[in-house]
Amino acid sequence: MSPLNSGSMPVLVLLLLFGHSLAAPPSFTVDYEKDCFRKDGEEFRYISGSIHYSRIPRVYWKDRLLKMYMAGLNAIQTYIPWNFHEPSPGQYNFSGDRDVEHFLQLAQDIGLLVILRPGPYICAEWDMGGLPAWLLNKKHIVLRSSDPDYIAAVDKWMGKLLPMIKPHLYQNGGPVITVQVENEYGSYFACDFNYMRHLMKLFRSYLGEKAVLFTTDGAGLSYLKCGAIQGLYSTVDFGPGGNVTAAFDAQRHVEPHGPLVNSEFYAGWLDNWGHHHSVVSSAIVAKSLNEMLFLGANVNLYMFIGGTNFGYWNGANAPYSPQPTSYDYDAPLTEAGDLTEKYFAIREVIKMYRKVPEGPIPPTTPKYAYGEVKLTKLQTVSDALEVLSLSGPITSLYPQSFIELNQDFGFVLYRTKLPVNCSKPTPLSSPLNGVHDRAYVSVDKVAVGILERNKVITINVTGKAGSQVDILVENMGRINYGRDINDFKGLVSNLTLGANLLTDWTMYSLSIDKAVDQGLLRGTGPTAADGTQPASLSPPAFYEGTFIIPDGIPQLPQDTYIKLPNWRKGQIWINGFNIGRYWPSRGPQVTLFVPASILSTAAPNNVTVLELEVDPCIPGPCTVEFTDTPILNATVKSQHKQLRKHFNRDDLL
Ligand code: 6DJ
Repeated sequence: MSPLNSGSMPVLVLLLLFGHSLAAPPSFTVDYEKDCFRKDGEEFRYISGSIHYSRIPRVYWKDRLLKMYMAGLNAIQTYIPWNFHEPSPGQYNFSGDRDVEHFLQLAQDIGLLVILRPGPYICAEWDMGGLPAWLLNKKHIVLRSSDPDYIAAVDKWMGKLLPMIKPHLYQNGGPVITVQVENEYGSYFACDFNYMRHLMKLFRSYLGEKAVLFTTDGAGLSYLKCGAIQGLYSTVDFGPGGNVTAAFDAQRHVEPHGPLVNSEFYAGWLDNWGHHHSVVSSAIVAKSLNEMLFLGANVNLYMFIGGTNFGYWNGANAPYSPQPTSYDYDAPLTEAGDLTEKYFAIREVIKMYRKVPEGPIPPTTPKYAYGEVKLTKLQTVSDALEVLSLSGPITSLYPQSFIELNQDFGFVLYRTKLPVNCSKPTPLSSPLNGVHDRAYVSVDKVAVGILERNKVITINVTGKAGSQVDILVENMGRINYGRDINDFKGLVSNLTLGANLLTDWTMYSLSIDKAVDQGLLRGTGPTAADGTQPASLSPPAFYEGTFIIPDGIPQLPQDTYIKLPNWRKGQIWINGFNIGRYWPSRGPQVTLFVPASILSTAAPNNVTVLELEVDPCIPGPCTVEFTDTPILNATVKSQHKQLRKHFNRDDLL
């Protein structure tokens, strides 16, 4: 019974007197009559931008959010990558850079609402689309479906995550206005409505009846067919340059009433190694944004700031084509959070529709060129197994995959012997294209070649019977989109040598990050080959050096970029923090972003590099360089795609 009907005079009087303090609780709803969202009963439209906390160091969250707020956005959108928080079954990490609750709180403090996308699958050019690799322990698991093994893991994860999220919902006093269930499910082959219904019930049971739950799919009926489901509000995603009305017509087909929503309006686009850097023009972004806002649509700009795939977090497209370390995305804020001309173009458009906050926009953070740092060679990977392989080797007749070896990311060393004399060059092959993803092969410690998934499945080797064959296999990032997301790593099928099958493997799972962090790698002194001709190939090895932040310059340390001119491909750590992969010989990314937060003024800064292909110290100079200017668009030799003005969805099909 309502207090007004109770006939109780004191309550009525109280209500009249203190009506304001008895205001209705916060609410966020879909209005199917007026085709809009309602916030606290008022018509509401969001203009939002994507930011992934997992791609930005925690100390910079506030700066980036503030810049987004100052652009005129009233909301942000973020994913919660499952594999970022549950590294092994039942072990959770929500601290430091993984403290998603702190991120939500910061957004709210700044005055931004939040559109939350907890997956379980997120795509996002993130390893395996955010699904933990350990799901592949069940070899035949059907991911993103009603497969009982998959559902059991999802239920457990959501049972942990969603109760944490609940207090942050708008109706509970938090910033989260809407929550997405799954992601572009209509693009996935499984088309399992029972799975989607299961997720819907799961989300409802933890978040309550009032939470606004939604789905996102490509703006075409073929995508919406398996993505839209009764009970979840259907939204679409599409980029600039196309027909906005036609795109929203697709949404209207499944959602005849309610707000128009473009959940991912592509203000930029992703990169892949060996392709040109993607560029999307500001003019075209501004034009389409204006068209959508004019229609009264809700828009989320994907990405507003892309950030960095630190460590091993990048994903890959299929056929196998991994994404680089930078997730700059040609977004309005650069990878390093810098303001761009696109930022201001977007702000101008937003200004036509809502008042943008006044006051100073946080400036672009200064960068510093610390200059060249000389490195010296440490051990090769093969010589450092004692400190790299803490669990010791495992032997088996046929090679085992990373997952079988209990290794999710990084590198595994596979060792066997040449079964026969190969006095003439003999083909070492992966007939089933089972090198996932790149293998650095040496015979008796001499580098002989590189096998690469989909690209190089045979190399020639020579050597005597019994010679030691070391194959360091690199996981370059799991496929994050399409039917091939069950992306097993390592040697996932047998290798042959001429007519022989290679057997009797000794396999070393490598804990390289731990060894680097704990300073366990040792120097070998000057190499015998110093001063000789540059070798075209060299066995994978570690290199190390230090640099000091100069005294007397105020506001140091500052952000910087590391550049490796004579180096080919590998991984970099600074003070034990895994900066990511470098591969300037493939491009388009040449420099890697180094946030100031990992640098020290109190002690020399350690730079450790694992170079996989060459020895840059022969003949030298064996240096890396810290510069103040990023290079993400170095021309690549490949004939792949031409520079795009705007992306085409078919690019990834
Ligand atoms: O939701 C996806 C994003 O996380 C949508 N999308 C973006 C991000 O991955 S590629 C870039 C993509 N979807 C694939 C669509 C291809 C038809």
